[in-house]
Amino acid sequence: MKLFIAGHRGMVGSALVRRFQDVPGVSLLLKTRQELDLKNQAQVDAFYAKEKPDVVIIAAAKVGGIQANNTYPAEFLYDNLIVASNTIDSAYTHGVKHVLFLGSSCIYPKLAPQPMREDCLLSSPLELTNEAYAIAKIAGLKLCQYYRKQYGVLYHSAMPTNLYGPGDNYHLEKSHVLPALIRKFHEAKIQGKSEVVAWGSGSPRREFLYVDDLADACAFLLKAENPPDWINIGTGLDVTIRELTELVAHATAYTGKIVWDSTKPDGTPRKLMDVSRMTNLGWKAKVSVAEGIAKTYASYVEELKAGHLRQ
Ligand code: GFB
Repeated sequence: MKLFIAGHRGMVGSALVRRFQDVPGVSLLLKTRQELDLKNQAQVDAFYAKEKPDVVIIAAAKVGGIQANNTYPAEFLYDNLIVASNTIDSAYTHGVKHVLFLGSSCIYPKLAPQPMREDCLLSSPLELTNEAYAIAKIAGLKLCQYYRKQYGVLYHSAMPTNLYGPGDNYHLEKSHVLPALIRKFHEAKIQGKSEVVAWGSGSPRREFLYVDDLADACAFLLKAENPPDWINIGTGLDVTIRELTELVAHATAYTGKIVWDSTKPDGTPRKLMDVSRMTNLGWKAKVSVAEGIAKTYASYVEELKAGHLRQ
């Protein structure tokens, strides 16, 4: 089976490579951005025509935290829309029978009933700070659903909750909360700073999934007989951002004060997936948030030492 992982250099793509690289009978097709520009339809088309993958997982995306999403909405919408369109349509044109598209829990409405079931999609308005990204991901999910419906190909999607793990982006302004806190606490500890600034009120609730758990869920879904058009991937457990800061402070051995910057947005008040569909199919996340933070902090220190921290 020739498996093309689109976006294999990113945090999710790297976890997929780790998950699939030793699976007997699977040969990985990987292209860097320099070798294949997924925003260029002609290049994507030529790639599929030449390589003829059997299965495609679309993990390529422009991603970022609340501030990046809020500041660059044009890029978040355009880049994600065109990558989804190119990779999905060319797959169909060149006879790919199986595509798994990855989205995000932010596709669901801002005030969706919690935990969020798959059927709350498009039932009320989106969270404004990530509307652009969410619309692109909803379009990708719908493309897969409609290609499956109209052409009979097995194109389906998985919607992971907030992800973290090795290879994350540690940019102080553009990253997600968990890597940002790891970096802030680590640097404060090393520099002997007495306080760290966290954003918002600390009251929003978020669910965090270790990225290797997501890769395992993808492997599970590729084998499922008749997977749903889209399915939630999460742990089913959430924490407040305040609790998260305490967990990260503990893991990094930071003992100073935490100060809250109320000029920064909170975003959606709560984002917790209903994971009963995956549970009923027989899959569950394995890594607890405390264990995952410890592993991620260890990989942050390694990536920093090796000089290849993404930021
Ligand atoms: O992870 P995050 O940036 O994104 O922020 P979302 C989650 C919460 O953590 C927000 C707070 O309430 C932030 O205000 N927070 C506290 C911080 N300190 C920090 C910090 O230092 N950095 C950051 N970034 N946040 C994103 C979406 O939403 O989630 C994307 O914008 C995507 O589209 C992603 O879906 C999974 O969870 O609010």
